[in-house]
Amino acid sequence: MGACAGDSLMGVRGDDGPDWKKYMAERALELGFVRVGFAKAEWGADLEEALLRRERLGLVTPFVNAAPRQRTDPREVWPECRTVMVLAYPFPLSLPPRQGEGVMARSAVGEDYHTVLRRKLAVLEESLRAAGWPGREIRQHVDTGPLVERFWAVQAGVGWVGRNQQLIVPGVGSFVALALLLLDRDLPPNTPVPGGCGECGLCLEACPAQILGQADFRADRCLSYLTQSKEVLSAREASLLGSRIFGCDTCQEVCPHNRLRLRQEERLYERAQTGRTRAAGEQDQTREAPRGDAAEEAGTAGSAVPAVEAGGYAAGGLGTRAESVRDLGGHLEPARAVDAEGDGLEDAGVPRNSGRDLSADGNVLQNAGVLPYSAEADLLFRGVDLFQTLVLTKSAFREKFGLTAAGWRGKGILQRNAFLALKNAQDKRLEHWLAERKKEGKTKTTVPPLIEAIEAYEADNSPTRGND
Ligand code: B12
Ligand code: SF4
Ligand code: SF4
Repeated sequence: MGACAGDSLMGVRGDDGPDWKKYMAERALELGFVRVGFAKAEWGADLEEALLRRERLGLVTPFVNAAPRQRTDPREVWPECRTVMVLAYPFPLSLPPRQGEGVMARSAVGEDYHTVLRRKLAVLEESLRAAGWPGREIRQHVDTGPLVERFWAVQAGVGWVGRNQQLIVPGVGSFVALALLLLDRDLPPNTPVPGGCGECGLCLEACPAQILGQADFRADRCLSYLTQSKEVLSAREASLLGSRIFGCDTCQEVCPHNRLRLRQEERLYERAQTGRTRAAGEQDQTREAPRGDAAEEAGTAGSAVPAVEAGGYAAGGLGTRAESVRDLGGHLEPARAVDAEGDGLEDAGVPRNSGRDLSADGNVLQNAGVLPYSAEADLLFRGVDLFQTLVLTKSAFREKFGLTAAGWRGKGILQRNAFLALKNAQDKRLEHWLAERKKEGKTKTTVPPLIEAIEAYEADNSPTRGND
């Protein structure tokens, strides 16, 4: 570790100013982060070896292009860096998709988490400056930078990595986004936290792509990747996508460490329904029924069905539609940690979180009790209408997805996924759309090249990928 101004480690109240770690952690918690930790900015040689192996095996997705050395050493990214502060921020609570809807992952609903985190990190930085932080510069790293964030999160004691590959924050779960702050001052590092999956293998069973539990994670077969990849999918991959429009949450939804969070979502759903009932009165307790075969099978096509019945969890999920909680007439309190007895969390080996918790070394703080929504907030939905997504216009795309994390690959990919989801559901709206297109001639209906590529592939009937 190189020398820096005030060479000794900071962090103890005294001449160096406040206890910086405590100060930063407290500010971060006020901003809604659930856990923070600190790691020494030094080369992760073993991680580099693991990345090189992935390169040799051809397992690196095109979403990552920095060299392994740069991905594993913060000083390669910024030579002045001495400490990596790692912060975990929970994805907002959201309501489940209805039957027949397309499914968005939790990381893709609401305001893009990159924007949210950068804004919060800027506030944190300002607060540090105001308190007299002696560093010259602070750099943010949110997802798109070269560093392997989960590795730093483990080093900093923010969580541990589960069999589903996710960073699991003790007492909080894995539905969190990670952010790094690169600091040019030494601070006492935290140590990795104990954790582990034990005998559990729920995600291994649940993963539709069956890629978990193997020596090397096949990111190119992960459905999250496939929803974002513009390559032509094989018939098997296309069918595995099911109704996913962006991302995949399946291996996290079955994880016992996320039970608390999922319970909070259920409560939100129940309260939203109660609020809706109160606001709308007896006659208006309905939402428009989902269309398509699933609805027909349920005998509900074309009629209004009670919202609670029309809801229900589908695999994966995120949402983009927003309705005000106030419009629903219900008062939603900020979510609190579920603490009713007999909820089975401890039986499942999940540590109970007491809310605010200073760890034994006094440095890693966490705040699992409050998730980021309030009575004033908008409700977020993970379901999207498949047909509307298929025929998305540029302006509708900008309005619905432009500010979410699902927008970065453009509208064509969402349309392609909606096309596949309608096909997978054998939804009659797709048949009708295809027939209309044929009648009009292809030129009259604008079809994204990604859908044309599927049609060409099917016409060809020659698999371009070798995993069928
Ligand atoms: C590329 C990428 C993807 C790709 C490939 C993912 C992959 N597993 O390789 C795809 C598109 C598939 C993807 C999907 C998702 N992603 Co992504 N992704 C990234 C990105 C940009 C790089 C990941 C990467 O470097 N992969 C290479 C492997 C080797 O690294 P890794 O899996 O991230 O981390 C491993 C090492 O750290 C290792 N490890 C830990 N300690 C140690 C110690 C040693 C010595 C060694 C050798 C290894 C080691 O354990 C980890 C798991 O194997 C990161 C952001 C970033 N800059 O890091 C986000 C990131 C990992 N993704 C994230 C999210 C939320 C997702 C999804 C959940 C989104 C969704 N709902 O669909 C899925 C989950 C899929 C899955 N099961 O992993 C979050 C993870 C949050 C969390 N709680 O873990 C991140 C951190 C983004 C963020 N800033 O929040 N993602
Ligand atoms: S995100 Fe989906 S496809 Fe990828 S590992 Fe998890 S369950 Fe499997
Ligand atoms: S589902 Fe079970 S095996 Fe998978 S990450 Fe969670 S605890 Fe581990």
